[in-house]
Amino acid sequence: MNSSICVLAGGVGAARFLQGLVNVTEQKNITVISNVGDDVDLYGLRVCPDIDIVIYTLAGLINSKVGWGLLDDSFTVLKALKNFGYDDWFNLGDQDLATSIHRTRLLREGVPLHEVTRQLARSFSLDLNILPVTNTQMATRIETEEGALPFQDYMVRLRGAPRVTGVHFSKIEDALPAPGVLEAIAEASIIVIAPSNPFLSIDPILSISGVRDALEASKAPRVAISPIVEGSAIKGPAARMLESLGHEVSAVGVARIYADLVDWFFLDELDRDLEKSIKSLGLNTHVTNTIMSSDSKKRSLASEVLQVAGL
Ligand code: FO1
Repeated sequence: MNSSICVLAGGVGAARFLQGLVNVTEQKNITVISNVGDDVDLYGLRVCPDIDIVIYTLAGLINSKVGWGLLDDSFTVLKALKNFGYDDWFNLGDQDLATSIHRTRLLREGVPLHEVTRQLARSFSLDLNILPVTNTQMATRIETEEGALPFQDYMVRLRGAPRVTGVHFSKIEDALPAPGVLEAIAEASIIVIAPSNPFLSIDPILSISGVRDALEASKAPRVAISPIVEGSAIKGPAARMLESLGHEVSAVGVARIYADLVDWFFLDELDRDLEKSIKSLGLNTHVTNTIMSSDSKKRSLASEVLQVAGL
């Protein structure tokens, strides 16, 4: 029986973990449940950054310097759009635009996002299953002292600088899990919460009705990988958000967030001194190198995750 690996993913850290995973198991055994709270409507197009980052990364086409967009992409259309008065702070390259043009046309013809995403993955010769957590266009909104911001305005236009006082998701109440999402969780031999931002990438997934319950009901080993090492995030605002949202800024802070959802918590060797506190939360711990600075480290992290599940 094929071991089915279900990964809750969002952002660059998740994509890097998946790069390791596809090198230690067959893609057809993997189902990625992707965050869609970062999605943005630009120039009349639906852009799905977290889905595109996973697809481009696993297709070997990602601009790995920044972790998003396509390697060697040009920005001719963006420059031309600027002449019409459009903002150009969100760097959508010409080839990247093609993905969103194609996705938007299919969506306009009534193809649901999970089917559009399946077709896109196949167009990039990927065999793994990648699902948006919901087909509903929800949106992550960032609350700051200056008021609420759309996600990409916070993340890109303002470079994640504002102090975050809250995060909420619009239209979450009518956002149902996309077809296949609850089944993927229920049938998984292992469920992995990738090293993503707990608030911006994982919470939008868990907040979709039925997802958290499905995770809690699962009998499969559930593993979370800390996105925080020595009190900092490898990339992005996760550490600052832990602080501004009142959590301990450490792997322990993240473990507390996931404590009633997972059985295992992976933390970096540099945080070995935190292991006892994380164990006291009732979690099994695994201390290893979680900083995925090379392909071999990505591979070994992924294989260690599968090992704890006995796969
Ligand atoms: N992040 C940036 O910091 N600056 C950008 O100009 C930018 C452009 C961009 C284009 C397409 C895409 O799929 C992602 C892009 N990102 C950019 C990343 C994105 O804002 C976030 O990383 C994700 O939404 C969070 O995972």
